[in-house]
Amino acid sequence: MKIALISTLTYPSDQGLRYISSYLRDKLKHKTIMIFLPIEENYNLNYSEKTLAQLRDLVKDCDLIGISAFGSTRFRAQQVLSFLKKEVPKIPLIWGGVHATLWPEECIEYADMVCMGEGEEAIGELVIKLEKHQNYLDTKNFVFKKDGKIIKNELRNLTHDLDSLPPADYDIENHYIIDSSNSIVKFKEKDFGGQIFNMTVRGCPNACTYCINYAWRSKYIGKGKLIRRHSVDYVIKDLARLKNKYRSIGTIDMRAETLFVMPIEEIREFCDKYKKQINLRFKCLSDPPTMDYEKLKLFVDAGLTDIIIGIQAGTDRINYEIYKRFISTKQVLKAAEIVNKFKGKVAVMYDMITCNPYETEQDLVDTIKLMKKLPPPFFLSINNLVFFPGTELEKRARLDGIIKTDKDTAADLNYWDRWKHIKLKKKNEYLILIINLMRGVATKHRFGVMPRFLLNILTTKSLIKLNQKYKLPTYIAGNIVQGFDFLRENLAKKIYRKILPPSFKNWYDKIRYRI
Ligand code: B12
Ligand code: SF4
Repeated sequence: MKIALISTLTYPSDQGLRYISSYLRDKLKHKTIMIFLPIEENYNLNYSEKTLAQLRDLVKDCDLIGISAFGSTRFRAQQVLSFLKKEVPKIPLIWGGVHATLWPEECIEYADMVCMGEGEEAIGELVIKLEKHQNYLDTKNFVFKKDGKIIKNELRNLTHDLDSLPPADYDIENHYIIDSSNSIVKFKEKDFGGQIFNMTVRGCPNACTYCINYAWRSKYIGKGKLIRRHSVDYVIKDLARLKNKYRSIGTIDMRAETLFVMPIEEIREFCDKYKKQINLRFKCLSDPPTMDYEKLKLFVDAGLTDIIIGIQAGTDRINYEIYKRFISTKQVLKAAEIVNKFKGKVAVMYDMITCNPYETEQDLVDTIKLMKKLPPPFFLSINNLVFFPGTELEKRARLDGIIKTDKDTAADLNYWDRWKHIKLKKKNEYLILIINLMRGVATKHRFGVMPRFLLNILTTKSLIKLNQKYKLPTYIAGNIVQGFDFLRENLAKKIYRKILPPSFKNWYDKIRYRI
């Protein structure tokens, strides 16, 4: 069979779809083509007619078409599927990925089949049945529509042995990507932007209510261990092959939810082999409870230069009661102390979530206090809450009357359009804008563009009270911020992504969280 796999994500990263491709190609010996369609992060933007026509020409001789989307890019997936349904009606269309897992009932309206959860073995079984013209309507993980009725099958067990899966497909010979003129062209090495993603570990020890992992955990009860790891040799062999094949790769981005769930002995083995055989800088993610001095030391010695740690809410109340994220501010401060011991060697980014209608004025004041306690230097990344459709928190917010229409979820907003998020939530605008303005490098003297002394003045009780009551100054400042965000998204980001060479991106990536 010839199978086309289309990604709607805004980066040509898409580990999940790459794993699907290599499973079909290497294990089942089918031909796959991958088509990456990353356009802007303005999620209201759809693909042009020219792009769709080229897409049709690329896939028209395929036997099966699969597409992947996040909640935010689901409108683009819907557009592609509706178009292909009209243009190539005989080719079955499958929708898979995080959004399809969270909301299969919506997705089946646009596709012939929806794949929920982990996809490799599921699509493998489906393809075998399709090839042999067997009944496929009982294939686990899949949702089908037959005679107007929806058939939703149960989930199969999680793949226990990750090494039984071929490594993610990074062989660009049969890959395509959209270029700056909206044409679909052959994927070139430069499109990696100098870095390659890797998922050494699948699954997360936490289950936050705004995240896919909450749904993942509840759907997969009794179906296998959630946290699974590739063996060290599997990862090293794959990375070594990619390093030799693509000389412009300067960074490995380890995107496991927390790399620190690996046992120390395995980390020792990994770091030893990584230094000898790969020797490229790498980045990873962690959460406060799994942060550990010995493990971090090994990683830093092996080339770790950047780490992202999720703090999310600045108070235990929001983390525990709203996010069901049982990580205390005490644990956060302890992790921060450990990381700070490596300052100068590893840049740390703390991920925070704000703009949450469940936050009170006091929660926000306490969040600012916590951020002031974190030992500098660090990079503060401020994210405004999106209620991704189908997540636990989205369901709760609908029941609580916070989400009245789909627009209220903010899933169609550009992640970085800060003022639009704040205006949409219409609560605590003053304090949330201040937190958003703290984004950037934090030193002893400043938070991003804001000097610490100014922050102290702006967060005095009287100024907070005044500005929470009289909103005009906040709205004026917010509109100025929106102007800057517009320029960054529409000018700076475009130049960075589409024009600058991988060598510049590698260099900038090294310094961006430090300046
Ligand atoms: C790594 C990662 C990233 C990386 C790379 C993304 C990638 N896909 O390669 C980067 C840094 C680029 C990234 C960016 C963002 N991310 Co992210 N990211 C993740 C993370 C931690 C892991 C994804 C992953 O690789 N999983 C492992 C692979 C193997 O699993 P998978 O992708 O789910 O794929 C499997 C199945 O879903 C299925 N499948 C997938 N596609 C298809 C297609 C077909 C046809 C079939 C049959 C099956 C199938 O089979 C795959 C293999 O088993 C997830 C959390 C998570 N656990 O998924 C968040 C997550 C996907 N990210 C999320 C978000 C919000 C973002 C950002 C918007 C955040 C931001 N501030 O920018 C951006 C947006 C990027 C964009 N729009 O393109 C959300 C999405 C929420 C939602 N409901 O849509 C998630 C789920 C985390 C969360 N909060 O819940 N992310
Ligand atoms: S710690 Fe991060 S990846 Fe894990 S469940 Fe929470 S938000 Fe999701």
